[in-house]
Amino acid sequence: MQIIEQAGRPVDSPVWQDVVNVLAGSSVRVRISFDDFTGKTVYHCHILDHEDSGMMGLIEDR
Ligand SMILES: [Cu+2]
Repeated sequence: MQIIEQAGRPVDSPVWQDVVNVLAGSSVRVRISFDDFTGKTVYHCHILDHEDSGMMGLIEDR
């Protein structure tokens, strides 16, 4: 994915990365390429309590 916006501000030069640290109360907007992939994949928080509370979801590319 590429982080294209952090805390409401556009990122000047997005780079490809697998994880991003999102500070409490903040947000990020990401761009994901599905050119070479179809099917389902998950996104989730690495803090297990958060993940169990709903910070996990499915993305399906058809
Ligand atoms: Cu979290």
